[in-house]
Amino acid sequence: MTDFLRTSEVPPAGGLDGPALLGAYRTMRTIRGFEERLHEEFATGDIPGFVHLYAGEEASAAGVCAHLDDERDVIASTHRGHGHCIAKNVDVKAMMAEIYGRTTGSCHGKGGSMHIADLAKGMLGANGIVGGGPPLVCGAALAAKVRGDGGVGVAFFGDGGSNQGTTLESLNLASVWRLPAVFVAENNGYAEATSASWSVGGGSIAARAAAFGMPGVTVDGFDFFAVHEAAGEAVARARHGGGPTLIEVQLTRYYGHFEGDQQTYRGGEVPHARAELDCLLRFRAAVVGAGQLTDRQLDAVDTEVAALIDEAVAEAKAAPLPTRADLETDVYISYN
Ligand SMILES: Cc1ncc(C[n+]2csc(CCOP(=O)(O)OP(=O)(O)O)c2C)c(N)n1
Ligand SMILES: [Mg+2]
Repeated sequence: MTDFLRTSEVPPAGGLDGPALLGAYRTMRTIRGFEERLHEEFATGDIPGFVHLYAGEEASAAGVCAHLDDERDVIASTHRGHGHCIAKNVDVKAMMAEIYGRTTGSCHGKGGSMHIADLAKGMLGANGIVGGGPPLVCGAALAAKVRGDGGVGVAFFGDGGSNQGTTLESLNLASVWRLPAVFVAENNGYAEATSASWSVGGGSIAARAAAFGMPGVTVDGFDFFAVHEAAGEAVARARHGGGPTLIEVQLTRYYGHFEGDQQTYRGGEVPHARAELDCLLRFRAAVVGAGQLTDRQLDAVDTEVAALIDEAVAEAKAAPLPTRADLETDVYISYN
């Protein structure tokens, strides 16, 4: 079991109003529903390619992206990107169709799970290259700085990605160029089967921030409110010219590295996290306990999300596959 897993007290409801809390819950519930359904559907053999599920990590994507807008703020994601896409408002049905490789998908079925992108939503893309996102975010953040519109770029990457040269170079570049960027290291304890407690030199990803002259903070990734608060500070600093921040979010993934992973390298952390730490359960306990939302309101979101996922899967399965002629489209794109 990774050493940072622990039981925390129920967090306060974070100063967010009812609609914002409901929106945060909807985002996390949609991610969970999407991923749990994919876990089932992948087992039927109908989904091509690799799928890496984000279930268990929802509070990170939701807590960070709650501070971003679609117009000027961008994110770059990882191979485990569905949660980031959903939190950045990418259309859930287009995502599902993309994962099924259908023409109605967000990339016309040509990208699949690891290449979902939607520039109109500021979602630069999931990424099959570990450490591929941080350099993209440096470019996007530099563009925002030149435009002067207050836009912020956020790079999500894993504990494995935190050791990539691309990530370390990006931290340095963001620092010396004082870029409006936020680096979110999602430390889920493993890079494939390699434990972060072995592979992360120095033990703390957040502590590396000091070497680059930027603030670094570690947060409990099962706690939406902790992530939301840390990300709020970081995004505000970036927006107002204060430069980049590194946030290490500590959490766990509920499924294997990829669907099909036998997970022989893991201990009992998943049942423990699901029962004691789960971000959705803790969120519900916090907001209902504080009298800000009712169980009934949250149950209604659960029902709404379940229907959306059912529709997304049914529509994806019924949608056409790309044809031979589609091979020659979307090869080059003009951004003029
Ligand atoms: C440059 C590069 N090296 C290796 C791989 C193979 N690979 C895919 S995912 C992964 C582990 C990534 O771990 P982490 O960054 O912690 O993300 P997590 O899967 O835990 O979300 C590796 C080594 C890759 N895709 N790209
Ligand atoms: Mg990892």
